[in-house]
Amino acid sequence: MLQDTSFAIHPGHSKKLQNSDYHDVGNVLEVTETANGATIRCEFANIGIRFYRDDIVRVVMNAFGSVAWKTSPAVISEPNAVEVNVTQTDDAATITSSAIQVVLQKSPLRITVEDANGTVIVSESEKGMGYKPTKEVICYKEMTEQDHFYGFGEKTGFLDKRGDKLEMWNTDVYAPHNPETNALYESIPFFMTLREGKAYGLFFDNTFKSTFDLQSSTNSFSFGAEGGQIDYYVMAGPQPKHVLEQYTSITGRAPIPPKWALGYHQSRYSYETETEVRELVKTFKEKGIPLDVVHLDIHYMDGYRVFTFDRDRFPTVEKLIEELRADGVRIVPIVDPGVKEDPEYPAYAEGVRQDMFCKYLEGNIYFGEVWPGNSAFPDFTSERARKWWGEKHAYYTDLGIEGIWNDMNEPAIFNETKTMDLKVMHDYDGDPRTHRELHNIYGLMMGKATYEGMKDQLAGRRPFLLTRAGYAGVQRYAAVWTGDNRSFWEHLQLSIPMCMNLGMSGVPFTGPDVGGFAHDSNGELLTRWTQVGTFTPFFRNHSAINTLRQEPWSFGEKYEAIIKKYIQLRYTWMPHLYSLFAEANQTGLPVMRPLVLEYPTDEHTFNLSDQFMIGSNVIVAPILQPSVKHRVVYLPEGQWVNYWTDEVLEGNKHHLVEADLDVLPIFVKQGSFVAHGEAVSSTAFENETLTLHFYKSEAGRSEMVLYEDDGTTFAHENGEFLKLYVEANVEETNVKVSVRSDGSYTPAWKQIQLVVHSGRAEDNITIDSELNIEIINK
Ligand code: MIG
Repeated sequence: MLQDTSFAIHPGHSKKLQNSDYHDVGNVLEVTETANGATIRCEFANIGIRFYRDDIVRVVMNAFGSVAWKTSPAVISEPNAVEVNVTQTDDAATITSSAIQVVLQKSPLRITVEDANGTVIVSESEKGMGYKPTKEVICYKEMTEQDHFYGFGEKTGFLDKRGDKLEMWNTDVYAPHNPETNALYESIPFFMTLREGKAYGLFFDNTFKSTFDLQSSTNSFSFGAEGGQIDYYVMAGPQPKHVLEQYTSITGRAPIPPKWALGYHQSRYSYETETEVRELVKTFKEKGIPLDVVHLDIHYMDGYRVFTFDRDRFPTVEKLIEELRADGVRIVPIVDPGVKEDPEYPAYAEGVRQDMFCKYLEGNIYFGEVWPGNSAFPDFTSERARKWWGEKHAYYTDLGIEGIWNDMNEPAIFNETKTMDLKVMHDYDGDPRTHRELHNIYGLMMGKATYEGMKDQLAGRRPFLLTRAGYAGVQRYAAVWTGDNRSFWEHLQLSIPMCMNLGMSGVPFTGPDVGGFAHDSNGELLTRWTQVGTFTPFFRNHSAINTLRQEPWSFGEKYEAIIKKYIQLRYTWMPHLYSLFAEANQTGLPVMRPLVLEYPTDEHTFNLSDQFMIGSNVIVAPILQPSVKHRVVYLPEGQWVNYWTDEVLEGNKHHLVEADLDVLPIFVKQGSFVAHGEAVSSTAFENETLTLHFYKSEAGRSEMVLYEDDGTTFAHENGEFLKLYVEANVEETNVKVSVRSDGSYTPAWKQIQLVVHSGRAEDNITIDSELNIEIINK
């Protein structure tokens, strides 16, 4: 109550230090070899070690019973057959695969994970791992001065999380998203550590509230949880990109989104009526501003009942959806988990009769207050309830809807704790657990129910799902937007490392509310934010009730013209972005990347939070402050080309770059390609021409893979895609380009242009391809 005054730091409030009740696991009593690893009996705990791949090992410690191998639903892969060797002496044991050696010091047990050469990947600090009588579990690891930390999902603050303490507890944080706001909507207890150019990953698969402390000590860090086991996977790297491939081999990768979901989304809390939506789309059309999606926030429903439309506000919603579709615009409605307690409302009545809602142990349904008033909450941890919920989405797909927006799925409830009573039980497919244990996966499981349900209903078309809450693995089902930010420049700044770290946590499809959700935006902020949005994987302008309108034209013509230019630029870059989404689907690498992912030995990148990369060759360095028209840009090794002017800039250097309001600084690496389409008004309208921009270097080989498919179905899974393997070889004045195609998909574009940047008049450009390609030498 008095948290917001100095009363919060009253001297009588300081708690006594609590660390004294920590016990480590004690000495090793017995090591037993098992398939894929070993089990270890210690004085005070049981430990299991199991290889999933040569380069991924799982360590489980149970201080209160035997090791439980069941994983959370984040993990979708089973251990591969790995050849494992166990050797022992009186003092130590070693469990090795071809890539990793797990070295156990026996008295007391301390675990060191090394690579095949015996170089330490990660080792326990002197405190080892253990527990507290409260059933908390903790593991302490060594940290060197060279260590930098990335990932942890959706967090505030700068890119490198060294020196931070991070809490995982899915929380609806309407305000504030401050540097010390530890828990937000998503909990992804995964990070990678970069140490002298090498990286390892660590995924702590514990669904209780967990804490990562990289703050309290300078030579060790810890991770722990309020209950459950120490249960973590070490991914051996050694490159940051390997770590992401390894982590997403365990937790899955994002499907290739429907192409329309990569277009521009317009949202508002709320577009309240059919007339308002028609008017909105008409304005986009008249102004020539591209648009793919309009989101419908909570006002579309009948009394906030999910799976209904208010027929006064949306009397002919079927027609509306059909008409919009002809203009290339889709509707994405919000769906919250809370089901209104109303015996005459079918979703509620069915849910009660069929026993779909979360209940107390004693059998009574849990009710919480949300938008519709008193509401019950489906138990998404049960397959039965997921199936039921998924099937309910036929209501939307029958109307022609192909995308859903899940909000409030932390779950957020209007009470002091902001969520469900921790004593509520979840079925967890016949292995009942408390909400305290499963809180962090509620959103993930709602996502699974929704995505899979929509996929079934859409019979071959790709669904789009946007979610606010999630856990590790959320990338398999949904795009993630970063919740209720504010129309502050600080939140524009914050959104960049936040999305980069989500990308470093296996989630490639992310973006903030462009323009800011709460508070009033303004022309300059919306313009600069839209420029960033052009390149964030998810691109949606959204704003809250009672704030100034922030559609692209809301702040006058000067801003509108620039905003339009950047929304169009999004569509120009679509073939490039789409190819990167295909890459994310194959490899787990994010679309939007911190520079450190590409340049892990360059210290200038370690905490670079105000510029980002698109794929491996494009740097975006936005302006993030008001009234500012210049900034410092760091360009790593190589030569870089200013996207707008073709000026070549030396890498390994900081540059002062000018950027008037209409300029978003973009740099392309020499010796690489960028693929462009056209500034169409929706992804529904096809490109005539594909343009491959080649940024020629002095000499050498360059390549790119352009990916294309129908953008809406799963036919690509059966080979109906097109891959263009584009390669260039430059030798003095000879520029040889070859374009080879693979796959059975016939693209919409009818011609290909090759634009050679930094070419010289005397260059002899030749193309080796079965396709007809026009050359433009710039
Ligand atoms: O507590 O549905 O983050 O995007 O507009 C507010 C109304 C509930 C929170 C979401 C926001 C959405 C709003 N919702």
